[in-house]
Amino acid sequence: PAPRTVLLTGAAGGLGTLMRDLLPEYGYTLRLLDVRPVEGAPDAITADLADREALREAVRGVDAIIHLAGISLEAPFEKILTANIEGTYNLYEAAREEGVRRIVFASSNHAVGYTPRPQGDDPLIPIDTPRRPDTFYGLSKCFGEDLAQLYWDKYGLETVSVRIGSCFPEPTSVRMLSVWMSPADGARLFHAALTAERVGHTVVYGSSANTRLWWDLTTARALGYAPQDDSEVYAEKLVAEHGELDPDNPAHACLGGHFVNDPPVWPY
Ligand code: NAI
Ligand code: 15L
Repeated sequence: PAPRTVLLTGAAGGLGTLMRDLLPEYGYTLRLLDVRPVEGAPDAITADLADREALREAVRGVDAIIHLAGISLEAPFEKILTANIEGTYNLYEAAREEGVRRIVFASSNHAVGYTPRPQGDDPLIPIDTPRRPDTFYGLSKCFGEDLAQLYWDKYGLETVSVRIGSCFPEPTSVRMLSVWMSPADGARLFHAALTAERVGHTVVYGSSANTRLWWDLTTARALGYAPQDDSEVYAEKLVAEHGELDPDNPAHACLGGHFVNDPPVWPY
């Protein structure tokens, strides 16, 4: 049966807020969790991913989990270790113990962020391109993907790892013309990841059908995802403002963009 009750971790964050609005239209009942209070949702569970007891209670009885909680930019390694590495492990353990069947894991393009971006007629970046994390943050997403594979092979707990590009209401940079995922396409992709049959552990890139797309959406489409949006409608304005990407600028050369230079300064 299709999942109906879904735990959304990181519900107070940017993507969580967008998905709280969009996913109920697909018929899901969302249970919300975040370490911060979730605005307008008094029933949300306020819990840290470090709190194993709270996680176990939070996952009890849900059909699936969308795991967005964690540090979403570069940060000192110790912070990434606690929130993203140990936190994701704690959530998977809770899911295994409570018999949850499927997790949609918010991985990131930064798991492969040092991969040179395609230029000219270069082929799209395949999903099995070698991992090249651009940050401790990206490294934690590599860990999450491997953890997901382990829990599938060992315990039969399914995951779709979504290497999200940039999911914001609008693209705000020229790089984002290539990696943008509209919120509506994000909801389409999460819905496909929740409902596709037998996903095992599937890794997909998450973005819209952008004219300037850098990576291959084949594995996402195989889940039933049919993106409807294209960032190109924003291209004229963004290129006029910032110019085209400069092949000689290291921050423009790789999939991860400026993350290749970002210092670990997350304000937590
Ligand atoms: P965000 O930083 O706005 O939201 C993350 C949420 O996780 C926050 O509300 C925060 O309070 C919560 N959180 C952090 N540590 C926690 C902990 N220890 N326990 C419980 N909750 C905790 O990030 P955003 O943009 O909403 O991203 C959501 C997820 O998607 C993140 O995992 C991020 O790495 C991933 N992602 C997002 C992309 C995007 O374009 N928005 C792109 C690629 C990946
Ligand atoms: C991410 O992984 C971040 O969480 C998000 O805030 C964006 O910076 C995005 O990648 C991106 O690459 O633009």
